[in-house]
Amino acid sequence: MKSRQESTIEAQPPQSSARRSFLGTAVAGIAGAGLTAALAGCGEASSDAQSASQARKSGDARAPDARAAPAAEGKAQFEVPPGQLDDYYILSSGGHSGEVRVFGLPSGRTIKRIPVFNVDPMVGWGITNESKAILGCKPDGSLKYRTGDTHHVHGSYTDGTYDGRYFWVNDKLNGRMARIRGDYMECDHITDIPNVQGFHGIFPDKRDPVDPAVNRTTRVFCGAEFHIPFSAKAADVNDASKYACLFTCVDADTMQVRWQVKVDGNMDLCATSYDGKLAACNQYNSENGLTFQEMMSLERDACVFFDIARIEAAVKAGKAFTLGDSKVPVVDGTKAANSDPKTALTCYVPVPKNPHGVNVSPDGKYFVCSGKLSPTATVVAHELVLKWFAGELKDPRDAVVGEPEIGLGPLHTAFDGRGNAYTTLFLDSQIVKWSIDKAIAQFKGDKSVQPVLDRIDVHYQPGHGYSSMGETKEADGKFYNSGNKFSKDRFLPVGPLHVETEQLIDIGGDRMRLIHDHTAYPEPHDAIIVRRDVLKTKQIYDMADFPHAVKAFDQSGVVRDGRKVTVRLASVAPMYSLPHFTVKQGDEVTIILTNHDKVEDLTHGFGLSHYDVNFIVNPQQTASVTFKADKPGVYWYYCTHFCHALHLEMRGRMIVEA
Ligand code: RUQ
Ligand code: CUA
Ligand code: CA
Repeated sequence: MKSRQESTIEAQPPQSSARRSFLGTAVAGIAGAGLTAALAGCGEASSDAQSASQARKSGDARAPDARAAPAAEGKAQFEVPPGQLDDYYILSSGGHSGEVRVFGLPSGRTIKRIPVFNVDPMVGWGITNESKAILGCKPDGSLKYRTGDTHHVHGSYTDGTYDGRYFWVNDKLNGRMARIRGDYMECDHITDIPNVQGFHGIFPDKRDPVDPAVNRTTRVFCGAEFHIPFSAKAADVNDASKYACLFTCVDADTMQVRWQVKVDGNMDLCATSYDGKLAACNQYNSENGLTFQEMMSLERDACVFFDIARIEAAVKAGKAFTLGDSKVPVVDGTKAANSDPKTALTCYVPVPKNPHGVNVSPDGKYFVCSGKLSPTATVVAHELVLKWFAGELKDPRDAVVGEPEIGLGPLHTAFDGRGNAYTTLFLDSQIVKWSIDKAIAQFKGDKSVQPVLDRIDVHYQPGHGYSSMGETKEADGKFYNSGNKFSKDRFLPVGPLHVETEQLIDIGGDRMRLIHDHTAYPEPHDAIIVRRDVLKTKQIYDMADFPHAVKAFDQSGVVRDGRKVTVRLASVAPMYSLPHFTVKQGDEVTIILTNHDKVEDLTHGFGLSHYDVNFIVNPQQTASVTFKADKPGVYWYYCTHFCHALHLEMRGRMIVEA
C-alpha cells in the first residue's frame, strides 16, 4: 500500500497529500472486512512487513536495513550519563507476561520488573506463602491462576496529579485487578471482579463526585469487553439477549468491589473526569453481538458516560440486584432503563463505529475517543455531558464538539498540557499531533482550519502512546513514548519472536523529534510517565511488618507439630543461621527466612536443591515457603542472590530422614 519513503515525505506537510484525502473517502466507504484484515496483521497494512517477509524468503534475515529508516535526532541532549539518574519513571504493563515493568526516562533503561499475575522465580512470586496469599490458592494450596494479561497501569491521584501511593493494573485474562504499593513498588492486593470476562480498561477517580473534602482517589473503575450469559441453561448460551457486560467500581483503599452497572454493549477502555463526576468507557460492541460480523454491523458505537453520584445514590436507595453467587450490588445502566436524562445513570454518546481508547485532556474539559476503524478522533465536552444529565441537552451526540480526520487506525491519545493531542495511528505507523481548539473550530464549520500540526513515523504500528505526566493536570509536554507493536528490523535478529520497540519522542518543540528506541519484552500496552519526585520509595523493609519474623539468630530452629515442621531461619551475609536442619520424609515443611542485613541492596536468596524452592529476602524482609519433604537424603540450600565475597559459601543442608 505505501512504502516507508512515501510516508516519510508525507510526514513533512501535515495533512496535505492526495493519499490522505483518498484514504479519507476510501475508509468512510470501507465495509469492515477490508480494513480489519489490515488490523489483524501488519501484512496488508505496511509494505515493510511485505518486503521483510520477501527478504526472509530470499534468505536475508536482516533486511530491510533499519539504517534506511530516519535516524534519531538530538540524542545527545537527552543522554543520561553513567552515574546520573533519569528524570521520570515509566510504569508499564507487561501484557501477557502478566507483570508490570519500570523503565527510566529518558534513558529507556529497565529498572524493575514487578511480578503481579505471573510466577517469578527471581523474587519467588507465586512460590512464597506471602505472595500466594495475595494471588489466591485452591483448597489444595496450589495457585488458582498462574498467568495474567496486564494492559493498563494507572496511579492514584491527589489534587489532580499523582500522589505516588498506589498503582493499579488489570488482568484481562482472569478478570482481576491488582494494586501496587508506590513505596516498595510491589503488588500488595489482588481483587477478583465478579461476573466479568475481558476485563480491560481501568481508571482511578481523581476526586469524590459529592464530597469536596475528598480530593484524592477513592475508587477505581473497570470496563469489561466480553459479554457473558447470566444463565447456565444450555438454551441461553447462544441467545445474545441473555448476555451482558458489567462496569465495576472497586474501593481504592480496601480493594473491595463496591458496585457494578449492567450496560448495553461492552466496555473497552476507561477514563475519569477531574471533578470526580464522570467515568467514561468507549464501546465497540453496541450491537451486543456474539460474532465478528455482528460486532461490526452498526455504523455508530458509543462513548458511554457514568454519573457516579447517581449510581451510588441508586445503590444506597436499594435499587440494586445481585447476579449469581456475587453479593455485589448491580444497578441497571441499560439505555431502556435510562431514557430520562434527569434520572439517568448512563449517557451513550454516539461515535463512529468500533472506536478504541478514551483519554481526558489535562484541563479536564474534553474526553477524546479514538476512531480505530474511522480515521477520526471524537472530542466530547465534559461540560456538555453534564448538561445532558441535567436535562439541558437534547441529543447525547450534541456533546461532541470535534471530530478531526487524523489518519488511519487511531487508538490512543496523550496530551502535552498546551492544548495539543498526540494520537497513535496503528495502520499509518505514525504519531499525529493535533490541536484540540482547531479541531473544535473546524467542527463548528471553519473549513480553513487544519487541526493536524505534525506527524512522525514510528517503527512500527503503535498501540499506546503516553506523555510525561500527561494523565494529570501537571502534564509537562516534554516526552512522549510510543509503544509499538512490531519491531521487525529495529534490533538484531533473534529468531521468530521479536521484542517490541518503545520510541521516545521529544514533544517540547513545534515538531516532534525521535530521541531513541529502546526494547521491551512482549508485550507492553499502556504505561504512564511519572516525574521521579512523585515516588518516595523505601529500600529497606520494616521487620515489624512481618508477624512471623525470626527476630534474632537465637530464635532459629526446628519446631515440630505432628507432621508439620517449621524451620526458622535468619540470614546475615554470608551465613544462614542454621548450617543444617533435619526433618522426616513425609513432613510438611515450612521454612521461614528473615534477612537481618540492613544494608541497602543486600538481598539474599534461598534455593533448595531438587525441591523447586526459589525466592529472595530483601533487607529486613521475611518470606516463607511450604512444601512436602517427599525425597529422603541430603539437599543443599544455598544463596542464589550474589551478596558477598563468600556468597558461594552461603549454604547449608536439609537432611530428610527416611
Ligand atoms: S489497549 S494497545 Cu489499546 Cu489494552 Cu493495548
Ligand atoms: Cu547471600 Cu548470596
Ligand atoms: Ca460495533
